[in-house]
Parts: sequence; C-alpha cells; structure tokens
Amino acid sequence: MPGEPQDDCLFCEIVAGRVPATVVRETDTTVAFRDINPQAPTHVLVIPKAHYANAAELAAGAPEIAADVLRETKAVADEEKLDSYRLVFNTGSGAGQTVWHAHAHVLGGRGLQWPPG
Ligand code: DGP
Repeated sequence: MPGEPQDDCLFCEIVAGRVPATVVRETDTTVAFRDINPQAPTHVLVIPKAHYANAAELAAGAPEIAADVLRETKAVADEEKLDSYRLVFNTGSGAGQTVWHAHAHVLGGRGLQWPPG
C-alpha cells in the first residue's frame, strides 16, 4: 500500500523510534531531525511519516502531506533563525539520493553557492 512503512527503510525506522535521531520537530504527519553528516551549520531533514520513495511520489500520492513537509521546512528555518536557507530534494541516485524515503534537506547557517555541485 502506498504510504505504508517499509521494513528495510532507515527513515521508517527513525519514524518508529527504532533508530535514534536528534529530532527537532514532530507533527502528526512529519518528523524533522538533524542529518548525521551535516553539510552546513544547520542541516535538518524533514520527512513524512508515511513512506514514499521520493518527493515526486509523495506529491502525487499524498499532496496534503507534501504540503505539511514544506510547512515544516519553514518552521525549522524559523526555529534555527535562518534568514536564508536552501531546500534540497535529491531525487534519484544520479542526484545523490541515498535514502529512498522522501526527505527535504534544510541547509543554512553559511553562504551557499549557486549553482550547487
Ligand atoms: P540523500 O543523499 O538526499 O538521500 O540524503 C540522505 C541523508 O540522510 C544524508 O544527508 C545522510 C542522512 N542520513 C543517513 N543515515 C542517517 C541516519 O542514520 N541518521 C540521520 N540522522 N541521518 C542519516
């Protein structure tokens, strides 16, 4: 079933509390936690609790939860006092996606170059 937890999914395990994470925010539909390998002073991942493989599948399958994720990225940025920040949804291995559960990277706290690498 779309959205159901997957046994072999690391972020589903974080949602379930079986893998520890530094959670900074949680709602009924989302969890935000610090990235284990931060690329900026603030590097937080915002994920839906429901399992979708990437942002596009989330938007197609559960648009209201996709909106929740976006809303939470702003809440994280506010809590972290970020004036400027970058949202990244790596989609596909060629773009650097390594965890197949939709997630928004919230990156800030330093200057960010454009275009990204
Ligand atoms: P991506 O490359 O876009 O799929 O991003 C996956 C991110 O997940 C990557 O920046 C590192 C992070 N990550 C991987 N394993 C863990 C973990 O066990 N805990 C936390 N907090 N983050 C993780």
